[in-house]
Amino acid sequence: MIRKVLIANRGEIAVRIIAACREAGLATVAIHSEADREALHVRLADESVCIGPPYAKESYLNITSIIAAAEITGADAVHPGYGFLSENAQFAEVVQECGLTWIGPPPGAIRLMGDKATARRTVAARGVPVLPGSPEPLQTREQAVELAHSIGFPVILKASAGGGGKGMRVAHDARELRHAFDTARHEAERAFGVPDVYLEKYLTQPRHIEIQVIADRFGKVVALGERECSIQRRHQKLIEEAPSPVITPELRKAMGDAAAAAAKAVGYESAGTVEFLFQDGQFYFMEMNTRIQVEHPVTELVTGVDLVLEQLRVAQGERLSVTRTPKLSGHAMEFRINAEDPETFAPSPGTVSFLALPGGPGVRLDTHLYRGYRIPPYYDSLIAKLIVYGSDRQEVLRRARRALSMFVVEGIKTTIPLHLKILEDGDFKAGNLSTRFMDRFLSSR
Ligand code: MV4
Repeated sequence: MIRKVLIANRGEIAVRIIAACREAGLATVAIHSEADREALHVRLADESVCIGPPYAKESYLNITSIIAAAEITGADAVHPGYGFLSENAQFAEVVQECGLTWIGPPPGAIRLMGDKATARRTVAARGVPVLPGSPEPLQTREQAVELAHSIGFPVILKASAGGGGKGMRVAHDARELRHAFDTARHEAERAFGVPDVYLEKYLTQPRHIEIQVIADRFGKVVALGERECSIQRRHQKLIEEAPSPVITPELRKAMGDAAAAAAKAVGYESAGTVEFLFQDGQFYFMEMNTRIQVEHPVTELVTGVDLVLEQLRVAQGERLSVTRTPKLSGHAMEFRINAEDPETFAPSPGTVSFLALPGGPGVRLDTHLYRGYRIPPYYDSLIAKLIVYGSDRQEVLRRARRALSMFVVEGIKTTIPLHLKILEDGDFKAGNLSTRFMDRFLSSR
């Protein structure tokens, strides 16, 4: 049994994990950098350990220091949150080798899904739809050109070791593809140390729709419906919602079955997300995220399942508390609020001099902000997630306008005004979304 959980993260997700631990009756250990001494997760945890200097490389990514903190405090489990070391298979292995419980998927599943070409091949072998493309990384330019001619342009090259949009190149003809092949390999080598790239048919106007799954070590995998995540800028999501305005019960069932098959193919355990591209009524596997995600609250609100509590249960060898896909109820939308200039997206660290938080019917706020908090410049700029719930999408939009307009943060710039403008957009209001939405929205300002 777990008694004390070390949270290998910071910010709002560290606070969210402390909340689940407290509900489960587990003690908590916060780790923090020198820049995070005054952080809320440090204040709220039962104990805390400073693990190093401000730069993440020397603190939140420092495996040796984190393991030492677990040993010093007698923690018996580690929750990695998202980002940082959450999808580092080696960290998961070290945690387990030190006799600690890893609150996450098996290292082997992390490693396999981390190699995007292998992930694609593995799930395709279990009948999960993938776009036409290369099962193995491509060895030569001419191999790429030949394949592209057989599946038809446009095509996209993706780094096998990549994900989240890094090292991608689109080509509309053979000449572009030859050039893209060299630059994509070069970029992949530089970013990930591995030059391997694979090729897929390119979809021009897809939606990004993902399925939340949760799995226990008895081989039970439950799909918890979809999240529509098409509102993104530079591969950073801004708004997510559930259910998707375009997913029918039949599609939800088919996507849930496909996501569960993908999870089973790698012996998955814990919470995970299977990402799909969706266009013209068809869905295609894109990649699997082997972590709890930023947008998990959207699913919690429409399913009633506490995903972090489920992670704690299954990590202790217990069975899932949900045994089948629940009926989705109502509608939820998450607005990611960043400490950034809403026009230029330049980071805006600094001290929060005044703070008024929204509440009321249908509002959940996941945040580590407090009045007087100094937002450090070293980490990502997410400062709050406003998650709005209602009986249908229209009610959520009304509640979102109300809650965003009653959210006052002074001393720094935030993206709250940007969200209020998106809420006025005709396509957004109508649910006409695609991964192209933000390009169009920003260029028409
Ligand atoms: C694609 C695609 C179109 N066709 N693959 C972006 C992140 C990475 N995981 C894969 N991505 C894409 N893959 C094919 N075959 C378009 C994207 C894409 C995208 C996907 C989801 C959300 C936003 C996006 C923005 C640009 C491109």
